[in-house]
Amino acid sequence: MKFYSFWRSLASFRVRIALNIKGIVPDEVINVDLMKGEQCQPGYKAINPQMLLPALIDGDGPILFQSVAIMEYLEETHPNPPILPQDPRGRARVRALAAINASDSHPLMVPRVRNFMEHELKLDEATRNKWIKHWIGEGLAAMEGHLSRDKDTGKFAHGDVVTMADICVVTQATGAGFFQVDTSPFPTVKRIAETCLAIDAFARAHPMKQPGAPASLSH
Ligand SMILES: N[C@@H](CCC(=O)N[C@@H](CS)C(=O)NCC(=O)O)C(=O)O
Repeated sequence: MKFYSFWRSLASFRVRIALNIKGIVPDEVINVDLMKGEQCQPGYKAINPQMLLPALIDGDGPILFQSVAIMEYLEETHPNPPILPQDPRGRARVRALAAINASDSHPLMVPRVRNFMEHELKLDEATRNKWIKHWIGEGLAAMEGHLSRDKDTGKFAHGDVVTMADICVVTQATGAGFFQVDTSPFPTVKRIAETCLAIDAFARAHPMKQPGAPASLSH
């Protein structure tokens, strides 16, 4: 198994957590430096034409791409321990909570969007940061709205067992930390993220624990 990843990539973080929960250790982790634009080089474009991380090659391939599809693949090929509940309503809720981060909030702050704002739209740094913080905040508020009112919320996002929803709560909260968005107005999200990050499978997957990560982050 080959895993294409980068320390700062939150989509890769999602997959790293899922791999750790399931006890899967890729044979090779290939670093694609997003800050140097390596995702756009022909070598990686040949792997993933969308030029986004992560990508996973299991056996002979073909490549797996899109973090949620990869997590679902891992769930189907390595069902234990599960990261989705068994009942259809529960599965729908977990997938929907995950989508707030993976489909709606995180895609608005990735490098290609930030680069377009900077180089094509000529937006200054303050305006770009306003955009990013706004959409992170919207994602946090949406998660908090559901998690704080739903009776299905427990120790974790869905009951007392870790699911894909928790993975995405953690990457949402971590993204907020990257861009100095205060999570204290979102106490349920904050509590669940902190509970998860105390678990080894989450803690080991953290961006700041990956090879190449700086000692601290300025933004
Ligand atoms: N929906 C995709 C998002 C992938 C994505 O945007 N990855 C970012 C890093 S977290 C990336 O590779 N960005 C490169 C770029 O924007 O140029 C997924 O969940 O896998």
